[in-house]
Amino acid sequence: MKKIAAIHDLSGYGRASLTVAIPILTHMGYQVCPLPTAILSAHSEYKDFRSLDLTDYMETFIEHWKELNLHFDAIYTGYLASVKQMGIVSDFFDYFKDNNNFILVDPVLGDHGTLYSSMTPDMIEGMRQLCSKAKVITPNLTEAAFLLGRNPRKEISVEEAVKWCNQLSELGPEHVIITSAPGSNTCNVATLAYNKLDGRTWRVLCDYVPASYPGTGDAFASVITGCMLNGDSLPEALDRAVHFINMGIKSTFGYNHNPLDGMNQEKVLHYLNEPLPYYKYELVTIEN
Ligand code: PXL
Repeated sequence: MKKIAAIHDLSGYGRASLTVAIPILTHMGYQVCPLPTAILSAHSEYKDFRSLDLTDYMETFIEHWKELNLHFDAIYTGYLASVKQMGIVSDFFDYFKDNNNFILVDPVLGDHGTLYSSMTPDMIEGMRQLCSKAKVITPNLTEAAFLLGRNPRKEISVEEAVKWCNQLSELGPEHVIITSAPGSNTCNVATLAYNKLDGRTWRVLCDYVPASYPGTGDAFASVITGCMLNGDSLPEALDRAVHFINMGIKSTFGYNHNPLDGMNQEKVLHYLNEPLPYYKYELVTIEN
């Protein structure tokens, strides 16, 4: 069975990080091996959350994994709790990366134009370093801006968002996927994916829903990880991940629950193993 090292926090309440990644990747048929970075009472968008930083324990856990001589088919990282932790993860990449596996970095830093409360500016640089070692990165538009040292404006053109994908690939990754990118009009949003190997950029448009659920970025990156491991092409992976998030959001939006609790992914996990009803991906061509 294919194994995935999943380096994220464990948030007790609110669907995010490991509580999102484990069910998705398990449902897709992979063995998930969690390396927790922190334990939180609830994810950090809840007021007064409590957090236990596991930086000092990660090294000894990793030491044990080295003694066990483990091999992972994918290494998938998300929320990290400190700059020191980013250094530990970077060393983890160096040790466990080989010719047969890949690294996906979801550079969890912020959303909606701002950094998450637990993130500091030096963590942006740490995340940049990790992105340089990844094959795939999945920032949202806010994170893309921070990684590029830009102002995280909401109003950017499609052309500019495509340019950001290209610029982020210069950090190192082969595939750059930007979520919450501008759509073709105000009624939809785009997810963009740039493949540095062939210079093509793909886009999947999706209806805009006036709701925001934390943890959807984690769900998205988890599906991409699973699809890549399955040998899907970049636009196929993009299509499946967008479809899954779209169904998850629609299965949640009709209820009156606290949006911070995240999307009801439990209701839509079965879509992960069903053929896609349609392909929505399109090639993006930008006139010079
Ligand atoms: O969904 C990203 C994420 C992951 N982990 C923690 C978070 C968040 C976003 O708020 O707080 C702890």
